[in-house]
Amino acid sequence: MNVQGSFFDDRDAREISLLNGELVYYPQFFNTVDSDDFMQKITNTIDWKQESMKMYGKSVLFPRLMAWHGDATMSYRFSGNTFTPADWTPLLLQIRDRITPISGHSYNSVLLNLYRNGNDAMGWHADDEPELGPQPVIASVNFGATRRFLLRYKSDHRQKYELPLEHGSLLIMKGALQQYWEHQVPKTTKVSTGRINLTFRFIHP
Ligand SMILES: O=C(O)CCC(=O)C(=O)O
Ligand SMILES: [Mn+2]
Repeated sequence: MNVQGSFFDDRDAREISLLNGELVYYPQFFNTVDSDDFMQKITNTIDWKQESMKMYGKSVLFPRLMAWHGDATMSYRFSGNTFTPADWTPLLLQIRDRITPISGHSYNSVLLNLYRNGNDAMGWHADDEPELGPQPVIASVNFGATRRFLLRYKSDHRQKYELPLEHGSLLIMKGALQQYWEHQVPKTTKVSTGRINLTFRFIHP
């Protein structure tokens, strides 16, 4: 496996250099008090929807709830669906403003996923839509149950990497990661509680 892990002191950030892709992981980016509060508020105040996708000509429900917020008047395609964003909420802006200086990038939208329990999941994909640009920097924030985040190299599935995404953590995906790697959050029988993931993205108009 082509992985070099290096550790440095900056808020316990862990830099993970993969072949043709980079991750930076901050395990406790938000403290437990804030994370508990954010988890509860986001779960209860977001207008969650179970969207459907077309698969082999049939309409299939996504195994999780989703929402999308961001700057007005842009649309975004994901798994064959076109989404229009709801307005930023004060809390989403607060979270965005905490991660912007750390990631060194600005974000004009956030995709939210609610995994109600271990039965909810996200399949293999890359966030490589053209509107994200060639080397998107995507900031992924996690609250609630720890779930496994798996990566595999697109052209050689034997190359893989895995990390558990913990309550209050921030994961930055950057470099050529989306071009060369896919990621997923698999189902698990070990988790019975909810998890929220927010991916902050910059969509080119
Ligand atoms: O839930 C996660 O950690 C992954 C979310 C993700 O990959 C996405 O929203 O594109
Ligand atoms: Mn993704």
